[in-house]
Amino acid sequence: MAVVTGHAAPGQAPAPAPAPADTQAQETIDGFHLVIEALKLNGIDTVFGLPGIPITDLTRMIQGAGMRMVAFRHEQNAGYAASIAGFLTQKPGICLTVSAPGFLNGLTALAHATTNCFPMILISGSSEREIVDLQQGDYEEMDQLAVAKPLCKAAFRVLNAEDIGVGIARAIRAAVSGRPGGVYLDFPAKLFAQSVDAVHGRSTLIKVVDPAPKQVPAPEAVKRAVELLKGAKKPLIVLGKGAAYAQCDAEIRTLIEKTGIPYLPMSMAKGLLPDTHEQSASAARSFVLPEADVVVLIGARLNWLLSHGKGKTWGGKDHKAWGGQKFVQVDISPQEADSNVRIDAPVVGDIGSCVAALNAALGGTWAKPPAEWTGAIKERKDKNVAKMAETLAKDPSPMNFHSALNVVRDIVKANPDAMLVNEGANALDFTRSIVDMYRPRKRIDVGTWGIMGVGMGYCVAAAVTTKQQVIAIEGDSAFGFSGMEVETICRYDLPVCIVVMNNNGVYKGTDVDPTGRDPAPTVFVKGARYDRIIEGFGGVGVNATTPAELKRAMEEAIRSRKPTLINAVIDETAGTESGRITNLNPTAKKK
Ligand SMILES: Cc1ncc(C[n+]2csc(CCOP(=O)(O)OP(=O)(O)O)c2C)c(N)n1
Ligand SMILES: [Mg+2]
Repeated sequence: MAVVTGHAAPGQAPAPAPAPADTQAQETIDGFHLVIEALKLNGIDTVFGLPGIPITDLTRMIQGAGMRMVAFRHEQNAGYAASIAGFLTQKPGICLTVSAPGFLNGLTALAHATTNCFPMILISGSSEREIVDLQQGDYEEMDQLAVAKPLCKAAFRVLNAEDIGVGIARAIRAAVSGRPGGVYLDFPAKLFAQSVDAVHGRSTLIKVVDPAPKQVPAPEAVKRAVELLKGAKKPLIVLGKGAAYAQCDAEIRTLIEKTGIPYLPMSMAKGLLPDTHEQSASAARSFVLPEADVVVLIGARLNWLLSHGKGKTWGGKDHKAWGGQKFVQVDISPQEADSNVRIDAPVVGDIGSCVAALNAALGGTWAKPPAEWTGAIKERKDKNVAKMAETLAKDPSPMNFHSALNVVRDIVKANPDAMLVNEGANALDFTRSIVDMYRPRKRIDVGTWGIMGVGMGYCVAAAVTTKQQVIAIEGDSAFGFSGMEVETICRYDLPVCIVVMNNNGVYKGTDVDPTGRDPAPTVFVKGARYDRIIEGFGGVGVNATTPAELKRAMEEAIRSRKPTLINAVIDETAGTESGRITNLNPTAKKK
């Protein structure tokens, strides 16, 4: 039960119901406690945030109420933590910030959540409405609701304590139903101090029933998709992070194994089936995309990450040309179909219901894809895997991405339940292709935007929500965006092992200022010792210059579960500009 609070702040509470003359002082509840009770009522047990006016007491009371209050050093990182907690748990991740600057610091993460379809609620305190609206210069004045609106799925403001229940219920529904996304909830300072009759106040709280209702696909849509698939000679399934989010892993495995169709996992769908699965076509990606005739997209959008479903990647004649594939698209949003190319068979519904319906419609016997198709894929795969094995076996000095990631690959194989956080350019692309994943939702990375800065926020959220060991493979530039949260990791004593792939810069460490005056914009201090940062907070720092040293340090981190940062010294010439997406770089094109 919430602590019973004192009386309403003068002039702020709505008029309480008149108490019978013979009762003593009426029991009241304030806005702070109504917020906490509303969150708890809806199964929310963790808040990521950063205290200050007007939410300092709220952070204390959240902790006092037995919830986990994880306090960060910068709101952006708390926001990224909330966003990925939403992805991992299917419950909205909560980020709590102060007004204007704190709110703005949380906003990138809110937009990131919306873009990636992660359920998240950014709750920010805000200043006095009547002063803000007259622009009279209040402390941290900003019309936050207006600023947040274009960046999220929904935005709400609550002015009366009796509306807190509705506000939180609406935010939860908006965040998790249909296509999930970011929601903004504006709580002006005055709201927290309002007091209402406790019984009445609690009666306004809403426990949301069925927050993400199943959306079952139309039988004719399922039939259309199955008919299309039946005629395919070179079918392919693409699994997106929407498929991972849906937590219908068994249904997806059944679809893939029953049909025998080769599949490609997008980055965060790796591990839905083990990457070592014989039907995985990852190692033959550039062969299967242009060759496939019918492609089933499951929770994967045809955005830039899939070259918009057209162009040379898909066998088209030029960068806009359709490659001739027919598409089945399984997605929760009816608006997703035809976003880039024609979708011949949209199947609209939640991924679990859709895949279950497809499985049911396949019938008892299903002819596996022609052996010419699966055989050709296997041939390409075997060749590429052998080539990769050769590269991985080399032991150059200094280490390169391959020799370092060969260690990480073995460590992840031995610890398949560990969470893998990954960001950078080369540090990202090489990890994605070299490190196999074995279980669903273990790999979390830069997502739709290829955003830098998610690293430490993701580490904290992964450790707090899953309780598993976390391994973060970070570019040295990428790490810098959230590096101060190493203190947070140490403070909460989280089992996080950070490996900074230190190649002295963004992409490479070799650029120079042509005028000779300054360091080049892409390079950092040479020979930097990131491991020493964590030592300042009581964590374990290791400088690793060989694969053997890296292996020993990672094994020890996992054994001890101590916060650890390994500075992995990588050849500064080893990377390429923008990693695998050099083609998107206008400067590089001009060269
Ligand atoms: C918020 C944000 N700012 C800037 C970028 C541009 N960017 C892409 S990758 C990258 C850093 C790459 O360097 P590093 O993390 O060291 O990886 P490396 O290629 O050196 O392994 C940057 C700055 C981005 N993606 N996101
Ligand atoms: Mg780098």
